[in-house]
Amino acid sequence: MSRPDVLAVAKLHPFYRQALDSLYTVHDRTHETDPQAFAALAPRILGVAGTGEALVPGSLLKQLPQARVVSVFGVGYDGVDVATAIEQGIPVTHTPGVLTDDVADLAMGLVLAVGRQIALADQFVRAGRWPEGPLPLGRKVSGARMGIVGMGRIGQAIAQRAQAFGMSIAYTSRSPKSDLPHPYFPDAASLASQSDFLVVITPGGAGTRHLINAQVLKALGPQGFLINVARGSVVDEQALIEALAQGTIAGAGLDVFADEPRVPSALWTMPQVVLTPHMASATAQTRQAMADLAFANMRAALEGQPLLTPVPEWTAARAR
Ligand code: 8YV
Repeated sequence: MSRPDVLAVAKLHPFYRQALDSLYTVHDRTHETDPQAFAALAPRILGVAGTGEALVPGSLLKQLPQARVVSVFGVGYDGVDVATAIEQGIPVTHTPGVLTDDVADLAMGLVLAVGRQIALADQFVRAGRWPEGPLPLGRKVSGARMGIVGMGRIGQAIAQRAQAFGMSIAYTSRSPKSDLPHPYFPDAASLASQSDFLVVITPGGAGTRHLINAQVLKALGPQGFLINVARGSVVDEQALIEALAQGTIAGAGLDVFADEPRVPSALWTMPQVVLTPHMASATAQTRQAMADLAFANMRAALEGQPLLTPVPEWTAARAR
Protein backbone atom coordinates (compact mmCIF):
# COMPACT_ATOMS: atom_id res chain seq x y z
CA MET A 1 0.00 0.00 0.00
CA SER A 2 1.37 3.42 -0.88
CA ARG A 3 2.08 5.82 1.91
CA PRO A 4 -0.20 8.84 2.38
CA ASP A 5 1.10 12.06 0.81
CA VAL A 6 1.75 15.06 3.02
CA LEU A 7 2.72 18.54 1.84
CA ALA A 8 5.24 20.47 3.94
CA VAL A 9 4.52 24.17 3.35
CA ALA A 10 7.63 25.37 5.19
CA LYS A 11 11.04 24.06 6.15
CA LEU A 12 10.11 21.74 9.00
CA HIS A 13 12.04 21.19 12.19
CA PRO A 14 13.90 17.83 11.90
CA PHE A 15 12.00 16.35 14.89
CA TYR A 16 8.68 16.93 13.11
CA ARG A 17 10.01 16.00 9.68
CA GLN A 18 11.50 12.70 10.91
CA ALA A 19 8.25 11.72 12.61
CA LEU A 20 6.30 12.44 9.42
CA ASP A 21 8.85 10.54 7.32
CA SER A 22 8.22 7.43 9.42
CA LEU A 23 4.65 7.10 8.09
CA TYR A 24 4.15 9.41 5.12
CA THR A 25 5.66 10.57 1.87
CA VAL A 26 6.53 14.18 2.58
CA HIS A 27 6.62 16.60 -0.34
CA ASP A 28 8.77 19.53 0.68
CA ARG A 29 7.31 22.81 -0.62
CA THR A 30 6.57 21.31 -4.04
CA HIS A 31 3.83 23.93 -4.52
CA GLU A 32 6.58 26.58 -4.57
CA THR A 33 9.45 24.76 -6.24
CA ASP A 34 7.64 22.77 -8.95
CA PRO A 35 4.12 23.98 -9.72
CA GLN A 36 3.75 21.51 -12.57
CA ALA A 37 4.55 18.50 -10.40
CA PHE A 38 2.33 20.00 -7.72
CA ALA A 39 -0.68 20.15 -10.04
CA ALA A 40 -0.45 16.37 -10.44
CA LEU A 41 0.25 15.79 -6.75
CA ALA A 42 -2.33 18.14 -5.16
CA PRO A 43 -5.38 15.85 -5.52
CA ARG A 44 -3.53 13.17 -3.49
CA ILE A 45 -2.40 15.37 -0.59
CA LEU A 46 -4.04 14.22 2.66
CA GLY A 47 -2.21 16.37 5.16
CA VAL A 48 -0.49 19.76 5.27
CA ALA A 49 2.40 20.29 7.69
CA GLY A 50 3.52 23.80 8.61
CA THR A 51 5.30 25.96 11.15
CA GLY A 52 4.11 28.96 13.13
CA GLU A 53 5.26 31.27 10.35
CA ALA A 54 4.06 29.16 7.39
CA LEU A 55 1.76 30.61 4.77
CA VAL A 56 -1.27 28.50 3.88
CA PRO A 57 -3.46 30.76 1.74
CA GLY A 58 -7.02 29.87 0.79
CA SER A 59 -5.93 29.47 -2.84
CA LEU A 60 -3.66 26.58 -1.78
CA LEU A 61 -6.32 24.93 0.38
CA LYS A 62 -8.75 25.04 -2.52
CA GLN A 63 -6.35 22.94 -4.59
CA LEU A 64 -6.39 20.14 -1.99
CA PRO A 65 -9.74 18.33 -2.28
CA GLN A 66 -8.64 15.43 -0.08
CA ALA A 67 -6.81 17.34 2.65
CA ARG A 68 -7.89 16.27 6.12
CA VAL A 69 -5.75 18.56 8.24
CA VAL A 70 -3.31 21.46 8.41
CA SER A 71 -1.05 20.56 11.34
CA VAL A 72 0.99 23.55 12.49
CA PHE A 73 4.19 23.07 14.52
CA GLY A 74 3.70 26.20 16.63
CA VAL A 75 1.06 27.92 18.73
CA GLY A 76 0.61 30.79 16.25
CA TYR A 77 -1.12 30.08 12.95
CA ASP A 78 -1.66 33.57 11.55
CA GLY A 79 -0.33 32.52 8.13
CA VAL A 80 -3.14 29.98 7.71
CA ASP A 81 -6.38 31.12 6.08
CA VAL A 82 -8.50 29.46 8.78
CA ALA A 83 -11.81 30.81 7.43
CA THR A 84 -11.23 29.10 4.08
CA ALA A 85 -10.00 25.93 5.82
CA ILE A 86 -13.27 25.81 7.76
CA GLU A 87 -15.26 26.43 4.57
CA GLN A 88 -13.41 23.58 2.89
CA GLY A 89 -13.94 21.34 5.92
CA ILE A 90 -10.21 21.10 6.61
CA PRO A 91 -9.35 21.24 10.32
CA VAL A 92 -6.36 23.29 11.48
CA THR A 93 -4.37 22.17 14.52
CA HIS A 94 -1.54 23.85 16.46
CA THR A 95 0.68 23.17 19.48
CA PRO A 96 -0.56 25.26 22.42
CA GLY A 97 0.62 24.67 25.97
CA VAL A 98 3.85 22.83 25.30
CA LEU A 99 5.82 25.99 24.46
CA THR A 100 4.30 28.36 27.02
CA ASP A 101 7.18 28.08 29.50
CA ASP A 102 9.89 28.58 26.91
CA VAL A 103 8.34 31.68 25.39
CA ALA A 104 7.74 33.17 28.83
CA ASP A 105 11.32 32.33 29.83
CA LEU A 106 12.73 34.08 26.75
CA ALA A 107 10.52 37.12 27.34
CA MET A 108 12.03 37.45 30.82
CA GLY A 109 15.47 36.83 29.36
CA LEU A 110 14.99 39.75 26.98
CA VAL A 111 13.67 41.96 29.80
CA LEU A 112 16.84 41.23 31.76
CA ALA A 113 19.07 41.46 28.70
CA VAL A 114 17.87 44.95 27.73
CA GLY A 115 17.45 46.30 31.26
CA ARG A 116 20.80 45.00 32.49
CA GLN A 117 22.61 45.34 29.12
CA ILE A 118 23.77 41.71 29.22
CA ALA A 119 24.52 41.35 25.50
CA LEU A 120 26.28 44.72 25.38
CA ALA A 121 28.30 43.89 28.48
CA ASP A 122 29.36 40.58 26.97
CA GLN A 123 30.60 42.36 23.84
CA PHE A 124 32.36 44.95 26.03
CA VAL A 125 34.35 42.29 27.89
CA ARG A 126 35.15 40.27 24.76
CA ALA A 127 36.38 43.40 22.99
CA GLY A 128 38.90 43.94 25.81
CA ARG A 129 37.29 47.26 26.79
CA TRP A 130 36.81 46.60 30.53
CA PRO A 131 40.07 48.36 31.47
CA GLU A 132 38.79 51.53 29.72
CA GLY A 133 36.09 52.05 32.25
CA PRO A 134 32.63 50.99 33.31
CA LEU A 135 29.59 50.53 31.10
CA PRO A 136 26.82 53.10 31.51
CA LEU A 137 24.42 52.06 34.26
CA GLY A 138 21.54 49.73 33.48
CA ARG A 139 17.86 49.83 34.45
CA LYS A 140 16.74 47.95 37.56
CA VAL A 141 14.34 45.15 36.62
CA SER A 142 13.14 43.99 40.06
CA GLY A 143 10.26 46.16 41.15
CA ALA A 144 9.74 47.76 37.72
CA ARG A 145 6.36 48.03 35.98
CA MET A 146 5.58 45.44 33.32
CA GLY A 147 2.79 45.99 30.79
CA ILE A 148 1.68 42.89 28.90
CA VAL A 149 -0.03 43.21 25.52
CA GLY A 150 -2.07 40.00 25.09
CA MET A 151 -2.97 38.15 28.28
CA GLY A 152 -3.49 34.59 27.03
CA ARG A 153 -1.69 31.50 28.24
CA ILE A 154 1.79 32.84 27.53
CA GLY A 155 1.04 36.37 28.77
CA GLN A 156 -0.06 34.91 32.09
CA ALA A 157 3.09 32.77 32.30
CA ILE A 158 5.19 35.91 31.75
CA ALA A 159 3.21 37.70 34.49
CA GLN A 160 3.94 34.86 36.95
CA ARG A 161 7.64 35.09 36.26
CA ALA A 162 7.67 38.88 36.48
CA GLN A 163 5.88 38.72 39.83
CA ALA A 164 8.72 36.59 41.17
CA PHE A 165 10.92 39.61 40.32
CA GLY A 166 8.64 41.84 42.38
CA MET A 167 7.40 43.60 39.24
CA SER A 168 3.93 45.11 39.11
CA ILE A 169 1.79 43.79 36.26
CA ALA A 170 -0.83 45.48 34.09
CA TYR A 171 -2.21 44.32 30.76
CA THR A 172 -4.32 44.96 27.74
CA SER A 173 -6.18 42.35 25.71
CA ARG A 174 -9.41 42.13 23.75
CA SER A 175 -11.41 42.04 26.99
CA PRO A 176 -10.61 42.12 30.72
CA LYS A 177 -10.08 38.75 32.40
CA SER A 178 -12.18 38.63 35.55
CA ASP A 179 -10.04 35.90 37.12
CA LEU A 180 -6.87 38.02 37.05
CA PRO A 181 -5.96 40.51 39.77
CA HIS A 182 -3.92 42.79 37.49
CA PRO A 183 -5.14 46.19 36.27
CA TYR A 184 -6.62 46.13 32.76
CA PHE A 185 -6.05 48.91 30.21
CA PRO A 186 -8.34 49.28 27.21
CA ASP A 187 -5.55 49.94 24.71
CA ALA A 188 -1.81 49.55 24.19
CA ALA A 189 -1.04 53.30 24.39
CA SER A 190 -2.59 53.80 27.83
CA LEU A 191 -0.86 50.64 29.07
CA ALA A 192 2.49 51.78 27.60
CA SER A 193 2.25 55.12 29.40
CA GLN A 194 2.23 53.19 32.72
CA SER A 195 4.96 50.64 31.84
CA ASP A 196 8.73 50.38 32.13
CA PHE A 197 8.79 47.15 30.11
CA LEU A 198 6.05 46.66 27.51
CA VAL A 199 5.94 42.98 26.53
CA VAL A 200 4.07 42.02 23.36
CA ILE A 201 2.64 38.48 23.29
CA THR A 202 -0.57 38.77 21.29
CA PRO A 203 -1.47 36.61 18.27
CA GLY A 204 -0.37 37.95 14.87
CA GLY A 205 -2.59 38.45 11.84
CA ALA A 206 -4.72 41.26 10.45
CA GLY A 207 -6.41 42.03 13.79
CA THR A 208 -3.18 43.03 15.55
CA ARG A 209 -1.14 44.42 12.62
CA HIS A 210 0.88 47.46 13.76
CA LEU A 211 -0.93 47.51 17.11
CA ILE A 212 2.37 48.86 18.46
CA ASN A 213 2.73 52.06 16.42
CA ALA A 214 4.44 55.43 16.80
CA GLN A 215 1.80 56.64 19.24
CA VAL A 216 2.24 53.63 21.54
CA LEU A 217 6.03 54.02 21.44
CA LYS A 218 5.70 57.69 22.32
CA ALA A 219 3.51 56.71 25.26
CA LEU A 220 6.12 54.15 26.40
CA GLY A 221 8.58 57.02 26.54
CA PRO A 222 12.34 57.56 26.84
CA GLN A 223 12.66 55.34 29.94
CA GLY A 224 10.57 52.49 28.49
CA PHE A 225 11.65 49.24 26.83
CA LEU A 226 9.72 47.24 24.24
CA ILE A 227 9.93 43.42 24.20
CA ASN A 228 8.38 41.49 21.29
CA VAL A 229 8.02 37.69 21.45
CA ALA A 230 4.78 37.62 19.43
CA ARG A 231 4.95 38.34 15.71
CA GLY A 232 6.89 40.97 13.79
CA SER A 233 3.64 42.14 12.21
CA VAL A 234 2.32 43.40 15.56
CA VAL A 235 4.94 46.17 15.67
CA ASP A 236 5.33 48.93 13.07
CA GLU A 237 9.03 48.22 12.54
CA GLN A 238 9.79 51.52 10.79
CA ALA A 239 8.18 53.45 13.65
CA LEU A 240 10.20 51.34 16.11
CA ILE A 241 13.49 52.07 14.32
CA GLU A 242 12.71 55.79 14.38
CA ALA A 243 11.71 55.68 18.06
CA LEU A 244 14.98 53.91 18.94
CA ALA A 245 17.10 56.23 16.80
CA GLN A 246 15.53 59.34 18.32
CA GLY A 247 15.49 58.12 21.92
CA THR A 248 11.69 58.16 22.01
CA ILE A 249 12.03 54.82 23.85
CA ALA A 250 15.01 53.47 25.84
CA GLY A 251 15.55 50.16 24.05
CA ALA A 252 14.07 46.97 22.72
CA GLY A 253 14.41 43.19 22.95
CA LEU A 254 13.17 41.57 19.75
CA ASP A 255 12.73 37.89 18.91
CA VAL A 256 10.45 38.45 15.90
CA PHE A 257 10.59 40.71 12.86
CA ALA A 258 8.41 41.88 10.00
CA ASP A 259 10.31 40.05 7.24
CA GLU A 260 12.15 37.12 8.82
CA PRO A 261 14.91 36.10 8.54
CA ARG A 262 15.79 39.60 7.34
CA VAL A 263 16.40 42.03 10.19
CA PRO A 264 16.67 45.72 9.25
CA SER A 265 20.36 46.68 9.31
CA ALA A 266 19.47 49.88 11.21
CA LEU A 267 18.88 47.66 14.26
CA TRP A 268 22.19 45.80 14.07
CA THR A 269 24.28 48.66 15.35
CA MET A 270 21.99 49.93 18.09
CA PRO A 271 23.53 49.15 21.50
CA GLN A 272 20.19 49.51 23.28
CA VAL A 273 18.66 46.68 21.25
CA VAL A 274 18.93 42.91 21.80
CA LEU A 275 18.13 40.76 18.76
CA THR A 276 17.35 37.03 18.76
CA PRO A 277 16.39 34.87 15.74
CA HIS A 278 12.75 33.86 16.49
CA MET A 279 13.93 31.33 19.04
CA ALA A 280 11.42 31.64 21.88
CA SER A 281 10.39 27.98 21.61
CA ALA A 282 13.81 26.74 20.51
CA THR A 283 14.92 24.34 23.23
CA ALA A 284 15.48 20.66 22.56
CA GLN A 285 12.83 19.69 25.09
CA THR A 286 10.13 21.99 23.77
CA ARG A 287 10.80 21.39 20.09
CA GLN A 288 10.48 17.66 20.79
CA ALA A 289 7.16 18.21 22.57
CA MET A 290 5.93 20.42 19.70
CA ALA A 291 6.96 17.80 17.14
CA ASP A 292 5.21 15.05 19.12
CA LEU A 293 1.99 17.06 19.32
CA ALA A 294 2.04 18.26 15.69
CA PHE A 295 2.69 14.69 14.54
CA ALA A 296 -0.03 13.28 16.82
CA ASN A 297 -2.52 15.75 15.30
CA MET A 298 -1.49 14.77 11.78
CA ARG A 299 -1.79 11.10 12.57
CA ALA A 300 -5.13 11.46 14.34
CA ALA A 301 -6.57 13.33 11.34
CA LEU A 302 -5.27 10.87 8.78
CA GLU A 303 -6.50 7.90 10.81
CA GLY A 304 -9.93 9.42 11.46
CA GLN A 305 -9.32 9.83 15.20
CA PRO A 306 -10.26 12.88 17.30
CA LEU A 307 -7.80 15.77 16.95
CA LEU A 308 -5.72 16.59 20.02
CA THR A 309 -5.43 20.36 19.68
CA PRO A 310 -7.54 21.94 16.93
CA VAL A 311 -7.44 25.75 16.77
CA PRO A 312 -10.30 27.44 18.67
CA GLU A 313 -11.96 28.70 15.47
CA TRP A 314 -12.35 25.12 14.23
CA THR A 315 -13.81 23.94 17.54
CA ALA A 316 -16.22 26.89 17.58
CA ALA A 317 -17.31 26.24 13.98
CA ARG A 318 -17.95 22.58 14.78
CA ALA A 319 -20.09 23.53 17.78
CA ARG A 320 -22.42 25.62 15.60
C1 8YV B 1 7.55 28.66 15.51
C2 8YV B 1 6.16 30.16 16.78
O1 8YV B 1 6.49 27.84 15.24
O2 8YV B 1 4.76 28.81 18.10
C3 8YV B 1 4.84 29.78 17.36
O3 8YV B 1 3.86 30.47 17.07
O4 8YV B 1 6.30 31.20 16.24
C4 8YV B 1 7.33 29.28 16.87
O5 8YV B 1 7.25 28.34 17.89
C5 8YV B 1 8.81 27.91 15.43
O6 8YV B 1 9.80 28.85 15.34
C6 8YV B 1 8.88 26.99 14.23
O7 8YV B 1 8.91 27.70 13.06
